[in-house]
Amino acid sequence: MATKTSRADFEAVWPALVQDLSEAAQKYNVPPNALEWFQKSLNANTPGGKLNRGLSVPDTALQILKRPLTPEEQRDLSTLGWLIELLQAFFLVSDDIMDSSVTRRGQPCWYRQPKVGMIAINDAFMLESAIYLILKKHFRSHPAYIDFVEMFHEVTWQTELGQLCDLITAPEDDVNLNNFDMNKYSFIVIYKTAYYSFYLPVALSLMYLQLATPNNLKQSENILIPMGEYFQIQDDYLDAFGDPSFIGKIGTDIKDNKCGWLINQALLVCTPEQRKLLDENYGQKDDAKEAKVKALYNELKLESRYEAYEEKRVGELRQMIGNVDESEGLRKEVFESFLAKIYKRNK
Ligand code: GPP
Ligand code: MG
Ligand code: MG
Ligand code: MG
Repeated sequence: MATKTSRADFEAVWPALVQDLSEAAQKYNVPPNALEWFQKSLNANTPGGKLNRGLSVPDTALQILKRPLTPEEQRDLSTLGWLIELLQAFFLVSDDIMDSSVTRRGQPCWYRQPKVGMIAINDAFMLESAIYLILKKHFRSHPAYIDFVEMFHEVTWQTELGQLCDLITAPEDDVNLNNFDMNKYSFIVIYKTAYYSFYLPVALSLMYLQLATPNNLKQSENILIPMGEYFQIQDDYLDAFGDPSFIGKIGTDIKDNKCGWLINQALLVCTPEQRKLLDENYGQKDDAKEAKVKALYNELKLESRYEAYEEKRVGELRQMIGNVDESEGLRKEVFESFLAKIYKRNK
């Protein structure tokens, strides 16, 4: 039996969702050029990524049910997966403006594409609205309908809290590395990334299957939040050490004065002279200064520090997964398959 949803099966669900959303706009006789704009934004910003979050919704159900999904389950769970991809699209379009990013998924960021500019802000809001339009259309009579709605609202709120801390810890014109520490860092990444990327897919799948008991949700959270923290540490590592042509985006964390994993690790091990170099070069929109910070990251052997962190965290996660209580229908394989998707990732 297949234990993974194929990308093609998952992608096959998308065009019908674009159609549903188009109908939701046509209901108000929206002018054709606005409908076209909306469709273009949906298609440019939602598919095209790794789709890990979206695929995890049907994948989680496959691991739990241990049988192939019925066509209805396949469609519904993929639809819920696409709603996470819409949430992600809403976040990324906004995040790229806030981070002054240049590329995303190998293309110019949406706000930098011809004729888009700050219309991207409204496009981001519409990507968010799309979630609730689809939920209502497809799940209004599902017993978990209100749980789905509340879950999307809560996770959005959590992500916004994390993003707020990410942004105010990185003021553009006031570089002060004393403001960074690993506790602040953990809060930022757990809230801005782990809830929506890791906890949300499993929670939605459990709710859909009517298996979202307090014990199953709590156990999932206890494993998926540290796993999501590890995932964002990988993102921070790749921001400086990844290959932009492979990860599809150019790193901005050093120039943006971000409280990221690498700078926090550097601060823990640097000498006073190295600290001076960081104070003078971090957080400025200057290629040469960015290069000096990267050179110091190499000198401090942050790459091997990262590899050591990865092995330690993965060991801890495997231990937690080994202790999962399966008596209420949850399965260790749900978490094993998540971990397998991200372990040693380079994109
Ligand atoms: C990833 O941070 C976090 C997000 C994309 C959440 C954004 C939240 C909002 C409420 C808009 P990142 O900036 O490191 O991601 P990337 O490296 O992909 O730009
Ligand atoms: Mg960003
Ligand atoms: Mg960001
Ligand atoms: Mg990043």
